[in-house]
Amino acid sequence: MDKEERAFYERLEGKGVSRRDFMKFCTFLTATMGLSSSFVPKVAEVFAQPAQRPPVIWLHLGECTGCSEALIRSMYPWIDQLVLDVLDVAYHETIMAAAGHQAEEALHNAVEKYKGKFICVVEGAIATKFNGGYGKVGGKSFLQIAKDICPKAAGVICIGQCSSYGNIQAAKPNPGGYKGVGEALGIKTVNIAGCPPNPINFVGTVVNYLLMGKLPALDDLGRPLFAYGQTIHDNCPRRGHFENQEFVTEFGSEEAALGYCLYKVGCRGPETYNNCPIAKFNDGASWPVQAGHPCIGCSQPDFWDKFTPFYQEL
Ligand code: FSX
Ligand code: SF4
Ligand code: F3S
Repeated sequence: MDKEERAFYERLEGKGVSRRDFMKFCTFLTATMGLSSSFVPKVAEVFAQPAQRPPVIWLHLGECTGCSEALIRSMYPWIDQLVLDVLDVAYHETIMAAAGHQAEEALHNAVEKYKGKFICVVEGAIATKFNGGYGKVGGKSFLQIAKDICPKAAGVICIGQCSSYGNIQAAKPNPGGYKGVGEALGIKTVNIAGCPPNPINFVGTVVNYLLMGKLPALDDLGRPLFAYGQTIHDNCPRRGHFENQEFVTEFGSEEAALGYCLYKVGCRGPETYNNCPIAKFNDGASWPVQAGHPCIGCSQPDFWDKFTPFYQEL
């Protein structure tokens, strides 16, 4: 183990994370990324000895900051440390100390310094009507901010449903003309869909980039296939209960066994692409259907307009 690696493990230990916990996390991440277990040491290396730390500028537009919260708080409590180890976050309104004019200046300086090289991570949708008047930061519309900054990035990763497809801001009647970043600017973005998205899918996308030197393969909605290649229903543990004789016996009748599946109370799992049943949330604690709530389809574009009223059979 070299000096850098040793220092990394010491830092983790300082946070109460053993090398074993870390390797467990890397195994889970590697599997989520759809890679064979032989990649685990390489994935660990990306964190322990990052060969490159791409500069990141993280924008907050029309949203609730739940995506950042999901990433830096609720998962493995030390994931923020890992993310900050592999990314060189030059600007992030939630975690930086600067505010007001100082923050504006920091953003401007970071964009100039890393022009053409930084990854722009965007949280939040963009108001497009009335010159972008429905959403501003520091007197500048989201639209103007995104137009100024996104084209100067090496790539744009939309974290969450809002930046990916507009989400609730874009739900009818959408007076501000809110749109996702790709649509508002007419550019290609990587979309980490979901409200909130699973942090592991963001981390997996970044690690894929650092490991393979390219972004992961995407579906036609810009979502990484390793995470959004199958439906919720494809991997749901509640599936098949009414087809499985053991469960039918346990529940008393085919109908009762079917009731265990949440389809009749509006589950959108059959039409929703995401890896929630496998990746789960909060360190593998649970996910909506496990907690007894139907999937509402939060990683599908326009799910507010398309899937409401919730709790009605598809
Ligand atoms: Fe949206 Fe993220 Fe939902 Fe909230 O920033 S995906 S409203 S969890 O926070 O953008
Ligand atoms: Fe499919 Fe939803 Fe039923 Fe699970 S609960 S089997 S995702 S319909
Ligand atoms: Fe969203 Fe459905 Fe997963 S509501 S969090 S995609 S189970």
